[in-house]
Amino acid sequence: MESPAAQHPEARQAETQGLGVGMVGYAFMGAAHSQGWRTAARVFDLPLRPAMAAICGRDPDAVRAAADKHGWAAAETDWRALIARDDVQLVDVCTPGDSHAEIAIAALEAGKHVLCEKPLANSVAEAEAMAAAARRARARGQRAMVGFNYRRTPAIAQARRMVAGGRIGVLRHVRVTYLQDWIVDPEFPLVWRLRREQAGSGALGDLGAHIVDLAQYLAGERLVGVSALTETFVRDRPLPGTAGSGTAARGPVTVDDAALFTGRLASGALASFEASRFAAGRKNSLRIELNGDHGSLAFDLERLNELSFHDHTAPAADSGFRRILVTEPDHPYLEAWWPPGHGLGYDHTFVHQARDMVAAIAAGTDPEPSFEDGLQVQRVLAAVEDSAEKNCVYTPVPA
Ligand code: SOE
Repeated sequence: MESPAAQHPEARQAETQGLGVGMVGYAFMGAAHSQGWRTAARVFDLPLRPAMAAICGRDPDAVRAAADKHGWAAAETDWRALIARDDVQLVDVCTPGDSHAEIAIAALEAGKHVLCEKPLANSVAEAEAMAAAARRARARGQRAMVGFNYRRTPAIAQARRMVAGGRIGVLRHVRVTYLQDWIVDPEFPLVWRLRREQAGSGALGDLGAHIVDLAQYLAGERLVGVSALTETFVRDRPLPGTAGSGTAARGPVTVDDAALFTGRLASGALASFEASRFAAGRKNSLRIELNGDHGSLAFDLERLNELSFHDHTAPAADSGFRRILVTEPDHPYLEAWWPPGHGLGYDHTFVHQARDMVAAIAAGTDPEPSFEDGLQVQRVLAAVEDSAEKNCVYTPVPA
């Protein structure tokens, strides 16, 4: 189904050269990833030019509209047909978690590179199968990456540089919260994110997966065990389409609304995590702080162009947290953007994600986070659920 978007420059590239991208899914994440594919080669000098070959979704009219809106050359209604296209070399999986494994494995087996939205899967077993497929594909020169986009925030990448460069010394604490409030209202409908069979888990997989990945990425080490509490505050909700009708049929919420857990990192540093969709007033509040024996670093997604840094080796009289404005050309990703002081936003993380994936494919290197990294996060999430079932019993994370 060719669309009017065939007139777009991205579409013309799809016919000629570059790296043909096919995307499955066109909701929030599909739109965000589209921004990434559309913009990456217009900002960064890429060794391969992503060409937005085709987008896929089940509803023919809706997917056609999405193709036109986001600049995809063609629309497909069957993901198998998308994978089979000769002009698609990379498949980007932006569907709910229950189809990640099937689509990603089929794409890898068909010889395609794969970018898959987080969390990698809905279970450890699925994530293991995906990581095994990625290992087999790697031997054939294919690449696979998980979409933990927040790693691509320049300030987060700068914080990682500083931790790796020893600026905070020996790590003692990581403290992370990721808070939203979109289901505080008990009459908010039972959307797919609130059903275990589709989403795998609730705030834990959706928000907790991000902060587990970020904590481990920034620390440069993995969690070895966790103690957790989870809760579902509103246990049934109106079925979608019936909300507000007065006679709404209701169904059970089968995922957690909030997850609270502590963890031990391999070095002995301690970590704490809170993921909730019930933090009234917090729309998309992701905060992280790391404390080491030489200093501390703090990040707040609502001020995403900044880092707070305390140098504990400086004389006490003039030390304290200071603001680093992460907009300099030698900060990560910023060499290609605006002059200092002109900040970036949420959507840029998807541009950087596309850039990094394309660069790894062109260089023949392994992009990060890999499917192995996604599997390990899945193991942490499973350990959190096990621990919560046992009312916070310390639960090791399998290596
Ligand atoms: C919904 O809670 C959501 O869209 C997550 O799924 C995303 O990963 C996060 O970036 C924003 O919130």
